[in-house]
Amino acid sequence: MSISDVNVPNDLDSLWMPFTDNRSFKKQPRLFSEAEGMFYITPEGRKVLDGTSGLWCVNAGHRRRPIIEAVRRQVEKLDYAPGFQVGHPLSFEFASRLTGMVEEYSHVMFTNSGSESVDTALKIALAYQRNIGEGSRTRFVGRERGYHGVGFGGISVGGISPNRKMFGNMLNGIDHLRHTHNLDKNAFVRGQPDWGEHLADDLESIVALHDATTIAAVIVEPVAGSTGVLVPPRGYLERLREICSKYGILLIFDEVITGFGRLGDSFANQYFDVKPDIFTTAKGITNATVPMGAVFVRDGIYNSFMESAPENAIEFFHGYTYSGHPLACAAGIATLEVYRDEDLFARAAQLAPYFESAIHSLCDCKNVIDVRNLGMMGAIELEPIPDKPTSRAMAAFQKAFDAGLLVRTTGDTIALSPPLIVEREQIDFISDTIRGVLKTVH
Ligand code: PXG
Repeated sequence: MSISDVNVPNDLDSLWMPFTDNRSFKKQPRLFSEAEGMFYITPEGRKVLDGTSGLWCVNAGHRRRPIIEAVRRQVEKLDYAPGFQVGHPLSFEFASRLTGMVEEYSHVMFTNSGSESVDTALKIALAYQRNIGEGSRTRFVGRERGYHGVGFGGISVGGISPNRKMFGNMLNGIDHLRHTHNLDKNAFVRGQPDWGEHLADDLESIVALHDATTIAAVIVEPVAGSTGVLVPPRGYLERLREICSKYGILLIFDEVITGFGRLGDSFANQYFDVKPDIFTTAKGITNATVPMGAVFVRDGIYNSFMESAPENAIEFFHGYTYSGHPLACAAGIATLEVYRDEDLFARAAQLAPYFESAIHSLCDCKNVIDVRNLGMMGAIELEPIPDKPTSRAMAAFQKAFDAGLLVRTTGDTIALSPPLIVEREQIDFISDTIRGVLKTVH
């Protein structure tokens, strides 16, 4: 028997599962042992439609042959090469293909995850400010309900209290903008809401309080994913950009979810036509076949490092053993080719109105207090049961799973982000299943 034949484990106890209620899971496990295209397959052979692209990452669908073949060929040829002081061809090739996707960013640094991309971006921002003689700029500004992974940098600028409260003081000097979610003003809006641009002015207040010369960077997700698809109000990102530029504050977009086609464009910065100074990616960069992340920077940022370090000195004291791992680069290049050959980002843009109508058709279902969407991201927010927050959405999650649909829940919101290969009938299946589930969830 080979390792991949292990379908049902004998022991569920040894693994401490991430972001999971381990005790309930182990009483009633939910396992996937195979996947194909739009579907997961359970050890019992049941098909479950993937309504969430895994965790917002399998944008081209599962088990894509060109990606598998590229990884297979690469592991036969070069399993690993260091990325410090030596390199291997694929990492350079992949980097130049990535920078070829966006005009203003001609350098990327590789990481292995979204969390590492975020912490890398924050360190680049601090070091850049020093490079240009602005070393007093050490503060960061994040946003309430922002998710930027689980490193100490990411949880410090992040705005999710259970992810923060156990972990002490974290980074010093962090402020948060208010989040933009407002049910009174924006419930059931399709796409970007009209109300809320002024919330970007929170940055003006933070500048007034601390002085701009203390602030290195602002980091936001263009569309907040994990906290339930919070779509930016019209004009909001533009206004943040303006305020940052006015005060010499770097703007970082965390595009770990919005990158690689989720909104129907390569990146959210193209979709919104708002250009951050740095943006982070991961997840869809390799279609999640091999873990990887990349941080994109504007030329001026990269050049500041090249110009301020003495000749023959390392310009940036940062990097990971697996930065630019050969298997990840092979998977990444093949992934970009699948995206291109199947024109998947344009496909997402074409499907987005259909997806929007399908999920907004749930607006009259029991307990639904909001439906929102942008591109191929959607959310259905449920009224929480008094004193039992999250339990209604969790019940819906389990019932959907039993009915053959994988959704994601966050608080009392059901989040959807299907692979971009999804067919219209499968979108109907998603909305019909959720409609049925909501009838039976109390
Ligand atoms: N930034 C953003 C915007 C993310 O969404 C990370 C950073 C961290 O990435 P890594 O690769 O370190 O996990 C993320 C991750 C969910 C969910 O259900 C979202 C993420 C991860 C797991 C679950 O919303 N996003």
